[in-house]
Parts: sequence; structure tokens; C-alpha cells
Amino acid sequence: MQRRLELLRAFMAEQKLDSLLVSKSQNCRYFSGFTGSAGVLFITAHTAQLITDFRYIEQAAKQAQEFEIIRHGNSMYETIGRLARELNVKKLGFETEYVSYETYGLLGKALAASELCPVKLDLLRAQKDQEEMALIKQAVVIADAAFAYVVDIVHIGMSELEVAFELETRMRKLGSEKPAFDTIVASGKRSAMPHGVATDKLLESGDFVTLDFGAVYQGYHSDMTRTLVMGQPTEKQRQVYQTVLTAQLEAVQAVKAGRLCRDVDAVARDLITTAGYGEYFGHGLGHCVGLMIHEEPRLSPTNETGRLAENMAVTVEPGIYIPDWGGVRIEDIVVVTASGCDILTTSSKQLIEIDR
Ligand SMILES: [Mn+2]
Repeated sequence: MQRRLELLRAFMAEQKLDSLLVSKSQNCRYFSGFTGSAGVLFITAHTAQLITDFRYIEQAAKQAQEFEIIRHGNSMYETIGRLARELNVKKLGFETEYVSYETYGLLGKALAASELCPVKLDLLRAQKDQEEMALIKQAVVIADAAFAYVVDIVHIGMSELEVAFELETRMRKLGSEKPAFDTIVASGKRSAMPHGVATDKLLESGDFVTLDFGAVYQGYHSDMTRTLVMGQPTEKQRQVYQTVLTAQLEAVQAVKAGRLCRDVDAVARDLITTAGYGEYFGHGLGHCVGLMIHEEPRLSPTNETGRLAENMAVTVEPGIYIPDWGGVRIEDIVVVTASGCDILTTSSKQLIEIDR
């Protein structure tokens, strides 16, 4: 945590801020160790305070040992204002994300004597340390194991919701805190919806079934997608699957520290476009994962400046979605290295046919 606090203070110096208010819960957790759902960090060059309420005082003292724990009463903003006056704060950085109009008003009133400067802190979390990487790997191991289990039990006539339930309960049994996001089980024509969360639709022979899910282990997320086929695939299904698989494999090969994110996206996109399916790949190639399921930088054609760096954990997930027909997506998490990447997800990417 000391290293992370130093990182934050270096950022403050660079931005010419004398103080920083960290309010996004994942950032509070990252910089202090505090996992409670209500609390903010107030940081200057020489002080580090965690402001929370009665419910979290004991937890905060245990988890955030490098911070002075301040208990606020009815209004957290009055407390922030008081601290800012005591510390003679002139220029305060604050996170704009999730700050409502109302909160902004309260903040402005409490800090009338200080200049408020919007900041983004998420990129400071982009490169994972060893401790974080171990947690992401465990979240990946759990998801891989749940997938193997579901491949063994899934059958025609099961509903998408049952499949999602089986994935989620298996992950819980293996140590996941919760699903990383609403589990996607999209079968048949529904597989043309990239974010088709599970419904009561029953799996039928001939369906593609896209499973997109993840585990959360000590706050860290995993994310994987595999597409199964119920029964024998048609020629077109084989061809579409193979196109996505080739795009996925090629894009993984293109991941390397220093690469522009959009250049990695383009590897998969060009391949899918050449195969004639370009208009059916309407989302970005991937995103980083960590304390949040979707983190910056994104692998996307619109990310013009983002570059991959060592120890980012990033998804590679091309897809083809044909309306009124179906779709395929294949997704792994890889860790960016100086010479390429290490693939964390271990489940097979060959098309699995479920004959029962
Ligand atoms: Mn994903």
C-alpha cells in the first residue's frame, strides 16, 4: 500500500495538486486496502486520511493501516470541508465519475476556498503487481473449472437460466464471491445478441450457445466466453466459428507491451472483415480487467492513443453476430509481457459439440 500511496502522490505532484479526494470505491480499495462501501480518501503530500461513518470505523482501522481514520457525522462533506480548511488546501483533485450533480454541489459548498480539479485515477491501476496477478489468476482458474463442469452436464432442453445457475453456483463453490457480471447464456438466434443475458429459453438442437461469465476473487474479476453447439454444426456454423477462432488466435499473437490498443483490435477486425463478416463485429476487441470487470485501456478502434503495457490483464474477445441467425464469441484473458503475452484462460477453444 505504501508503494501505491507514493504512486498517488507522484500523480498529485505531476498534476500540481496539493490534495486529492478519492471517492470511487475500487480506487479507495486499491490505495488504502479498505473494502467498505462507504468512505473516501483525503490525501495531501504529508497526510493520508480515510473518512467514513460509524459502521466502518473498526474495519477501516484494520484494513487501512497507513491512514488516519476519521469518523464523520451527519454530513461527510462538512467533514471534508473542515479537513480542507485545517490543512489549508488550495487545489483539490476529485474523481468526476459517479459524482452526482447534487454531490458536486455539496463538494463545491464545503470546499468554497479551494479550486476543484477533475482527475481520473483508474489508469494508475492498469499495470498489475504480483499480488493482484495471483488474484486474477485464481478468478480465471475458477471460471475455467466452472466451464468444464457445465460442458459435462449441459443438454438439450435445459434453459439458459439453468445453465447460468449451474455456472454461478459452481463458481461460488470454488470460492468466487459473486458473478463478475450478469452471466450471459445466449442460445440459438439469441446468440446474435452480444450481451444476451440468460432467459427461460430452452436449448435446442442446432443452437449455438454463447456462455460469457466470470468469477470475483478477493475483489478481482475474471471474464471468459466460449460458444458451444448443440448437436452437429452446419457448414455455415463451422465456418463462422472458425473465422472467430482464427481472429482470436491472431489477435492474441499481436498482444505485446508497447502496441497501440487499436492496432491489436485491427488484427482481428481485418481478418473478420476479409472473411465477409466485418459488419457483424460491432464491439471492441477487449478490455482490461482487475478490481472492475471493464477497465482502461480498451482494445477498440476508437482508442487512438492507448497502448498496452507489461502486466496489464486484458481480454481478447472477437465475435460475429448475424441477426436472426446466431453468433459466436471466444474470449480469453491474457497478461501483457515485453515479448508478447501469457494466456491465462485454459479452456479449449475448439468447437465443442454437445450430443445429448
Ligand atoms: Mn469481456
